[in-house]
Amino acid sequence: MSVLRKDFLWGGATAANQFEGAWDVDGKGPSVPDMCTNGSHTEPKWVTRTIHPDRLYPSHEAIDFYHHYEEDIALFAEMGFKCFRLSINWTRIYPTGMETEPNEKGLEFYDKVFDCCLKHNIQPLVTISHYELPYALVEKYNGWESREVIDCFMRYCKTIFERYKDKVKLWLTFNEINSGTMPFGALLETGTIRGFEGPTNELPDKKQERYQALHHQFVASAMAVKYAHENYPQFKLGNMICFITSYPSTCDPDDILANQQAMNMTNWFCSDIQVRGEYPHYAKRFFEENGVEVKMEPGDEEILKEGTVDFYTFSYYMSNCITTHADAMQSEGNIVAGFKNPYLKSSDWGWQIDPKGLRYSLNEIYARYRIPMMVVENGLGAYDVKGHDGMVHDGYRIDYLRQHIEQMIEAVKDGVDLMGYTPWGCIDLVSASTGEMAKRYGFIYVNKFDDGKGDLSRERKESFFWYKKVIESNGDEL
Ligand code: BGP
Repeated sequence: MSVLRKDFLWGGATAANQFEGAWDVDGKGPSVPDMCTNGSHTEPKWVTRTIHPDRLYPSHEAIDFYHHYEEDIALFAEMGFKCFRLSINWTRIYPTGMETEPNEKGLEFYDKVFDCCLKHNIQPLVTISHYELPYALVEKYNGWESREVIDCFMRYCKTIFERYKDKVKLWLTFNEINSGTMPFGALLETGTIRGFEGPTNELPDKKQERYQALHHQFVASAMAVKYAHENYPQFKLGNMICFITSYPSTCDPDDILANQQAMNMTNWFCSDIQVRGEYPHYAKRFFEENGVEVKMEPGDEEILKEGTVDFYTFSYYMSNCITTHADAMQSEGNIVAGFKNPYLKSSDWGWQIDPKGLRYSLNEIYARYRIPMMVVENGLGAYDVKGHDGMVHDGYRIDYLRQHIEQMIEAVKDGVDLMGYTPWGCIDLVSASTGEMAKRYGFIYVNKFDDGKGDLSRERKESFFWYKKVIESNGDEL
């Protein structure tokens, strides 16, 4: 008998910029990812201030969900999805972020997508901002560093809330908002990259700008939540954290403290504000020691208190170790690197695979906040090769997902309140960190390659049939 809720939200997750393509179609403006070239595990992608005709920008076509949405959603329905996490691309609705009237063509596209989901009994879970800041706001305001962007964001939120109020009930404000605490987050999350052109591993670490930008995002998130609660009581709004559990490498008390500090500023800082409604005690000292001064306006503290989220969501791919010992081996990671854990194996991209860390994280998060949770990203980015029969036999992906679902179920047995699970990149799409197609996560293979070629046809992988059974049995058959 399944221990998961009867209405458990099984599904998959995507982001507009990583799979829609049609980057300049029907009035859409460029967002930050549209200015990013492709890269690889070893070659960093570039962000450019104008489009260079001799370079490849993978978001421009991506997997062209824009013209394949009916076929793709039908495939999700075939797997039995109850929920589909996707983002609205801000620049389809407001091409520069600064218009006063929305772009009707952009709105119509999401009408069609949501209608198609609902026709298949799939509930959309919408990320309002998934690394998709209008690029015009970067050049004009240095992204979220400027308070002006809050108004642009609220105009966008009000438009989409009203337009889709009968189609969408579940919303997330900012994807992986805590990536803004890390240097790479200047590109993805805060957009504090005005004037920068170059490889993304050379982004300068400007903490002051990022934390000020984050403050504006916290205020914007809280304003959106408050506005939705007041006007659309049927909505539920969540936050979204890139949760990278870390462990102290040794029992040296210095390692324990270093890990506690890393956990605080990497994983807890943003959600403490979004769930509890105020800056946590430990932030003050961190700001002092790092020369950060966050400028707040009168009324900000009240807004943060009034706009706390209804549920907590997070991505979970890996864990890390933290140590003060100089001889430790460095590891790789999605947006933050740490140290190697000798008990864990890594993916082809060096991310340390740790299913039990998911059980641990779910318990830690629930103990802290006591609100419903959802795992809205998880999965294995891998090189897929077709077998003799033409199918991708991705047993490695099935193993990864199975082990994580098992631990999720253990956590539910431990007593946590879990609403659902939407593994990342349910259909192959462009990687966020490296801009590759070769790093695949999907249950559905897409014939699209790193050189930009491929006929975009879709094929079911072995994991497609496996996941269908998992959903059918509500997690009993793994
Ligand atoms: C998360 C992002 C996603 C996604 C995923 C996998 O950080 O929210 O957008 O892409 O990680 O990362 P990558 O694509 O770099 O493998």
